Amino acid sequence: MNNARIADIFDEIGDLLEFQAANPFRVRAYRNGARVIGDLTEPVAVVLQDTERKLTDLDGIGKDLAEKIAMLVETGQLEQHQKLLNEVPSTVLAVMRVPGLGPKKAAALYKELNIATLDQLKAACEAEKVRELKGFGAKAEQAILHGISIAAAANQRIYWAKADEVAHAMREHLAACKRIEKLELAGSYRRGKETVGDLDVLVVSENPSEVMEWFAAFEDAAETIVSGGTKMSIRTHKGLQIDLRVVPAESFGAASQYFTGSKDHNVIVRGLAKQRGLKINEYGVYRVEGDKETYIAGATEEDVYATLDLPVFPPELREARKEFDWAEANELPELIDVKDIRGDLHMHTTATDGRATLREMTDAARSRGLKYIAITDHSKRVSMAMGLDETRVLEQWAMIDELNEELGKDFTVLKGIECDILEKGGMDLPDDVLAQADWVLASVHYGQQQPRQQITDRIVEAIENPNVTAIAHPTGRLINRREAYEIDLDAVFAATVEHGKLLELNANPARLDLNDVYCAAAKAHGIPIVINTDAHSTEGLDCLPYGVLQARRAGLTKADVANTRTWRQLKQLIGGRR
Ligand code: DGT
Ligand code: CA
Ligand code: CA
Ligand code: ZN
Repeated sequence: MNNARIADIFDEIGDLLEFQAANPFRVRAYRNGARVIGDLTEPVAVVLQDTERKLTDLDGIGKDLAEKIAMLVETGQLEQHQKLLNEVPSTVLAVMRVPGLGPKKAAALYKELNIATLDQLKAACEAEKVRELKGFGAKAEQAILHGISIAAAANQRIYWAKADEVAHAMREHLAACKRIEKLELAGSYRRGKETVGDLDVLVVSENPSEVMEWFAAFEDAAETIVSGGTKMSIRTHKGLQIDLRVVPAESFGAASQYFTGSKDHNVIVRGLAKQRGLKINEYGVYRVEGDKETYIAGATEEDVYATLDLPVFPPELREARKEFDWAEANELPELIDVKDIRGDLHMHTTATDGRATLREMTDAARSRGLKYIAITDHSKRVSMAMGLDETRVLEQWAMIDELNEELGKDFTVLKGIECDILEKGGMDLPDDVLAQADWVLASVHYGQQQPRQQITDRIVEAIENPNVTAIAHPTGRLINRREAYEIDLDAVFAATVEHGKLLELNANPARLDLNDVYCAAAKAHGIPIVINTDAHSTEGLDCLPYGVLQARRAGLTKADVANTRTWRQLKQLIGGRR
């Protein structure tokens, strides 16, 4: 049992206990435990096997939790967890997970209105019964209805980063199966889509039944959904479906191409094949003469595309957007790679809501091979995060000056700020302060529900401010949780071009904001994109690949992304812009 699964079980116990109005200290102990295990960089199983170490040495893990972890690792189950699951209907868990609810509110709904399912919750909101309850109100009722519709969609699609964890575990699991000759993870996962509906695993083997048996023994498998011939589908504990297909070697390329999709991309591929008297399916490419079909290719994707005089498209581009035009003109972009990124220009420290200090973030960024970073803590308006006022930000910048002296030439820490764009318009910090920064991000945190014109004006005004370098997470969407602001992006693009500013692609898996389509549009306007992690901890710096993947889907090259430059080059780029 891996760390993530243990953390999930502890979180779920915390939820269930809180729902039952258990002692808050007990609830908090499980939540802390979940966080500690979830953040651990090595498997707890390794710690358990090490005779010189104890789980209780970890902060937040007492004797009781340590025993439970050991039990989970050994048996895969926990009696207390099962007992709680028996006591609380599983449909109530779904109610708790509606954005904006949670165990406490779910408990109130259950107790007062007997609501135990999403359907009952929806009906009660529509009948305006929920607003009668203490602590809810009409606004909350609307938010719940919205949350239910989002949750219904979200239940089926997970963040790419989450799918990637399962994909890695599956790869590792299958690597130990001697009957497997080749392996590919296809589908939306391979295309790097921001959310993934299910995983599609493709293997070459001459022993499908043995491979399927091995596949079903995946440690995270909760159930087998279907099984037959050369196909099988399982579901993980978290509900992610994984499809397996076993193909012969001569079909591997054709199957990889077919199951990578996208469907729309494949429709075009099949059409082009038809024009040439060819037929393409998941088994291969066939020449069609009368009613005779002759296999001509299929072992590799390269062979398959070559029958149509097409290059092997990077999977991220296979969305039936521009890729065929680019191929025809021989202008397929050379997509940006994560290794091209030299700096990360959005991150937080313990001065506001980050979990690591300035020094720790600096060291962590250096050890990840970056050459420069910008420290961009929140400004004072973001009071929940203890945002910085004029005095505190100047103090931080003085510390950064000292740090840079010490670091010398190999690494640069930029004096930055994530300055709030106020609800009424204008920046949260005075211009004479912002003018002293190396790098100013402007972003919206409040008044996100404002009408289109108002919120657009606020952002455009920030772009016009000579001290602002870039707009962070420009549309404010949170995938599966919150819609984008109602903004006029064309107006934002136009202002960005006019004032020579930059737009961020925030690499946090829940944000990925700007999205792929908007990044492509920004590129068409000639707007440089900056890919930032918005890290709130040292581990947060590891989000960079998700942002790069999104940039690749947008067709961005190294040149399109501002932070592939050296700090000196970047300074020139923004020099004329500030
Ligand atoms: P997902 O799982 O919803 O995130 O998206 P995909 O793209 O992974 O879709 P999925 O898992 O249903 O199928 C994987 C690929 O298989 C898909 O991208 C294209 C191919 N495929 C599946 N069904 C069809 C179909 O009916 N026609 C065609 N042409 N291709 C299909
Ligand atoms: Ca899929
Ligand atoms: Ca599938
Ligand atoms: Zn931020």
